[in-house]
Amino acid sequence: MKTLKAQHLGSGREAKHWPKPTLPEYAFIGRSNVGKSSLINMLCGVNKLARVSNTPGRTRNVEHFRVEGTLTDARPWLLADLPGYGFAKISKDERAAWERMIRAYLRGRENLQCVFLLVDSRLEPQQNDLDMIHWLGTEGIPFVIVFTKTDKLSMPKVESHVALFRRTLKKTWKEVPMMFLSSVETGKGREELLAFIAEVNAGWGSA
Ligand SMILES: Nc1nc2c(ncn2[C@@H]2O[C@H](COP(=O)(O)OP(=O)(O)O)[C@@H](O)[C@H]2O)c(=O)[nH]1
Ligand SMILES: [Mg+2]
Repeated sequence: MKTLKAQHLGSGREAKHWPKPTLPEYAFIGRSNVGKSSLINMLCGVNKLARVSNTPGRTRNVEHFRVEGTLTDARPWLLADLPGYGFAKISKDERAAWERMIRAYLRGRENLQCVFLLVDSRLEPQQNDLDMIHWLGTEGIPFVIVFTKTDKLSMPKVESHVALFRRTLKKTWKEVPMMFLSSVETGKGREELLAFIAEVNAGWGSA
């Protein structure tokens, strides 16, 4: 697997902690434990870039990474690992602080090109994922959906969950976002996601 040069830039809850918005950026979001950190490591081909944890609810900051290029070109880009939602064991205050931070980040980050919303391919559509999609759609923030952990069930089951997800979104939205399938066990989705990033990066600065 080709490794991409990547480095952790920093971590923080406020704009002053985040790197200058001078490169195209992609944010990874989803329920705790859905596989955000794992997917980030898989995309970069680096084992311990983002911390993978069996204890959900660990990351509380926006973690920024700089990646040198994709599989097909050398343009650098930024990646943001956002704290997960849907973690039951947090207080109301913590949840409110989380919402404020995520919303401020997603609304205000000027170099944000696309949000990768990760959902667990084993589950039927979850309300908190649908709520997040609804919010992103209402705000007009570009996003795609990545179904994670596809190695954990048969392909027909994955496909039926994806189809159900699509039907659920179609009830509310005319257009359904792009969808990707991924597995960090098999590397599924890596090429497609990096090709997508490369394509968006190519348009950066030309608008
Ligand atoms: N089998 C399998 N396990 C995965 C996959 N992605 C993540 N995991 C596991 O799911 C757990 C949570 O992963 P993590 O990346 O920390 O999730 P995060 O909380 O969203 O950052 C870890 O035990 C990972 O090893 C996948 O594609 N396949
Ligand atoms: Mg994580």
